[in-house]
Amino acid sequence: MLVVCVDGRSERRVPQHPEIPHEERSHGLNVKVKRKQCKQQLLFILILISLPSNGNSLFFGSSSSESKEVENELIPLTFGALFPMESSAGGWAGGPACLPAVEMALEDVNKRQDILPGYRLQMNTSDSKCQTGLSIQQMYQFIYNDPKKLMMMTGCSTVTTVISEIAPEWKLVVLAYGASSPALSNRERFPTLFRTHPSATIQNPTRMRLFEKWKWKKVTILSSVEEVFVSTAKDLEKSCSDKGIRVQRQSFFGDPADAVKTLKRQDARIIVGLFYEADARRVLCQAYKQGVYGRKYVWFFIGWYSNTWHIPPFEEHLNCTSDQMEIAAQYHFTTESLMLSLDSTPGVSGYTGNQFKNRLIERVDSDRSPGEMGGFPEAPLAYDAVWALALALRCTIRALPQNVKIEDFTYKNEAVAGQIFDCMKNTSFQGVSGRVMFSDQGDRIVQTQIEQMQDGKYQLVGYYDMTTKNLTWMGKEKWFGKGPPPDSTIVRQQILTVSIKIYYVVCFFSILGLFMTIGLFIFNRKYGYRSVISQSQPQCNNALLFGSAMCCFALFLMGLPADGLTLPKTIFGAFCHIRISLLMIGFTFAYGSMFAKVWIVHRLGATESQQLANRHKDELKPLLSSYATKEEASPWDSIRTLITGLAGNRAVMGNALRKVSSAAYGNLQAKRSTSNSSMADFLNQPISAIKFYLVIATFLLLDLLIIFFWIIVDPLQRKEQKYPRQEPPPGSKEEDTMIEPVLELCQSSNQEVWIGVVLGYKCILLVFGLFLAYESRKLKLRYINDARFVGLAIYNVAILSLVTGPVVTLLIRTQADANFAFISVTVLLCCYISLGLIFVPKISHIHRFPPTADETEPKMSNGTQRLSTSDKSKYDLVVKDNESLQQKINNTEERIRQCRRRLDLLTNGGEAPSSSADTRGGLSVSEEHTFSSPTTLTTTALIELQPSTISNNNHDTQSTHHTGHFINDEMDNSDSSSDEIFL
Ligand code: ABU
Repeated sequence: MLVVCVDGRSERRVPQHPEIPHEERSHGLNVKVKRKQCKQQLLFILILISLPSNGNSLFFGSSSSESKEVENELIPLTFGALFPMESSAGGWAGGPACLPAVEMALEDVNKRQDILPGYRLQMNTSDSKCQTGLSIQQMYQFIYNDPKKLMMMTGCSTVTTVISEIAPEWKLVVLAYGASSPALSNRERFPTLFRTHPSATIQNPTRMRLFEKWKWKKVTILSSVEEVFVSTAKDLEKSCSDKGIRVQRQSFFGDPADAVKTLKRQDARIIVGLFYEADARRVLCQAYKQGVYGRKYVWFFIGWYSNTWHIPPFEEHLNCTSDQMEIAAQYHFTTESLMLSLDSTPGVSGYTGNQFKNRLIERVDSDRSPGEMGGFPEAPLAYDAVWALALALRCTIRALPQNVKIEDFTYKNEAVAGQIFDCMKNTSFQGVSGRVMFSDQGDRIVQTQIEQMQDGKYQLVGYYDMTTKNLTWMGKEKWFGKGPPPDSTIVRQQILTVSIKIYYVVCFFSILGLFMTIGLFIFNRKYGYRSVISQSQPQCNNALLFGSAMCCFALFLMGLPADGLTLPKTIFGAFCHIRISLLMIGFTFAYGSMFAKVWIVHRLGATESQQLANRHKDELKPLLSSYATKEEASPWDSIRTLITGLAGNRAVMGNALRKVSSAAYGNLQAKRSTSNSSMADFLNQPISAIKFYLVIATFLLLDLLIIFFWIIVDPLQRKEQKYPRQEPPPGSKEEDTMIEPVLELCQSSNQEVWIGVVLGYKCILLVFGLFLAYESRKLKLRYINDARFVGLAIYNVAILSLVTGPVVTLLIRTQADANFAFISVTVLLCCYISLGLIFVPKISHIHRFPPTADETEPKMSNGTQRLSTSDKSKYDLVVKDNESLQQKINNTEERIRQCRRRLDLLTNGGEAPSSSADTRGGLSVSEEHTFSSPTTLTTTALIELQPSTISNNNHDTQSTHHTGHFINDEMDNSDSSSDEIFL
């Protein structure tokens, strides 16, 4: 051993040992002692040199302050101790302060005669560098080299973990002075471990208290992958989630650049860093580089780093300067267990915490401030660890039977080992770090101190006592801004509403629509006596007006919430149902009334065709077969037949037969007069309003059923749809704030199902309505005089609705303005166009044509009271029927007269009539002027089929002439109806 006094200071060199690598040996050169101790130590080391080597010294050497003579009389009790003197791999380098503390404790113990009388406590030491592999190797060297070690003492958590896992193999108790890993509190895994260092989890309640104090609800934990930090992070995460604090966790191994980047991306603001000191520097450098520091961020680091840990050492080659590191470290907080007793009563060693601290400061190098020395905060724990060990050995010596000596301990001796374990477990004394005693798990409960770095120096800002939950706050903390920053970017939700301008424009047109419906209702009532109104099913038109008004009213609600017009969240669900129901029912009344008209017109047309066909079934038979073979059914025919089948079974036959009847026209014309006459009568029958009401009521019932089950089974609820956050508008004073657009939607759990049901049902109605309107486009009924306009209105509504429905429900559901505008334009167009098509011609007609005598006659000619509209209609019909019958009688009489004349001629031996063609022609002429027109529908079919029928059947020229004449006549008749309105 060599002791060199350089420049007035002493430097102790450790004994050279052939088994220790050079790096370890050279470490001893760095261990300095105080100048004033130089002489004393020189003397002490000279004594040691003069002692024969007993192999006790592994690295730092055996420590003893007794004289050779005294030592020879004392029995040495040796323990092995590992000190992390440096941390090239990034662990905790607490050796520089802890080793002197342990040495001091050894001196103090050995000085006292009452602690281990007759024994001398000594230790073998090694520099573990806080590396697991190296520490295992050193452990083997301890074991396989004399003297026998009674116990092991360890420093950092990683080393303690491996040593205390293998130590039971040699019946060794392990005492850790610098291991904080919560994972070590596990008796099954570490059966012989005790530690004077509190578990790192003890700081988590303090951190939680601070989160609470500053009302942070979101924190991020950044930890390296060592078990000590992972288990601390897990414990903190659990504590946070118990308190409703949101936690994000990031871990890294080696370079923390990506982890810090992720923190930034995740908008982490309150960051708890759990890693060793070297990693902390790397993290801080990355935080600086990526701007994760300053006003918006608060970092929490571990408190047991040296005071100047943030200054990058040259050998670490950090890509940050000291200034940059200091900027990044500004105002971070640290939490650490209080490891120095503040008690003024001396403990078992005879020293108070403060006295110990002063002695240690005197003992270690005065060039470096104690705060800069690794392990300085833990030094009291190391000092107390030696005392705990010594007291446990004393207890063991006393407890062992007379014939069993502690110095006879072998690595297989369970009796001694068991006794040491029991004694250690029951240790209890007042140390310089506070009361030292071990729980079943071996944990210590101590106070925590909170410090903040202010301009490169740590400032004590508070204490926390987790047993009393008392936070002592000094109010010395500083912030970049006015106070603690928020735990994340302040997100201000902005409800996406309909633009108020669009809303007002739509409201204007809706109000206009409402006034229009009221005006038209009054008009309908006022001119109900005019045939143009009375023969247009005014009740049905009133339903159209009512439905249109409802749809217009629904638009007021559809546009909410609009800018400045919000809705309470509590009523949002009910509100959703109200506006959808209003629109559905409004549609049912408006569209249903028009649908009812085309439906009934179509049915009447179909019935007429069927009756026509029935009457001439016999005549059709031969033609039916030839027609069937010649006309190929197109796909459209098939579809039409199918849809018609839905409209009514009778119509199927009628529709099919209609074509046939057209094909058979040539044969039928001689007979048609009778049929046409009765058909006209049939089509001109007044139609009961009940029929229309029934159709509307059926649709309404379906609507109500859907709405009812929707509300009961899966009611609509307010759902927020959030959009990517945006910066506040330029010039906004909101700092650190982002705008989050939120759209309020009406949503059921099975939204798609309900949309499918409603849209499906309405779509079927629309498509069916389109079909019926098309089919009945030329059929004119006296008592539904506006059927053609209704058809046009249906085309319009159907096309608009079929486009709008899917667009608003599927494509632009989430675009408030577009959605509302689309719906509004559709609803308003449907209402305006339908009302216009149905009422404008009526208004125009009434405006242009004054009422006829019948319409204005207040009383009947015989002086009776004026008839009601429906009675008058019936009256008109009866008059017409009467005329028709009278005509028939006249015709029949005429024919009787002709027959009689012929009979007379035959009876009198005269010539027979010239030809059958003449007779047929005579009949035709007569009949043409006798019967009212067939329906346009029939006529259309006849026009379509006539040429082919003619050519196929080889009709003669006369037949062709008749046909053409008939068609013209037919068209004339149809156009001559005074009850119908034409554009
Ligand atoms: N206070 C130092 C803790 C070191 C460690 O647990 O590894």
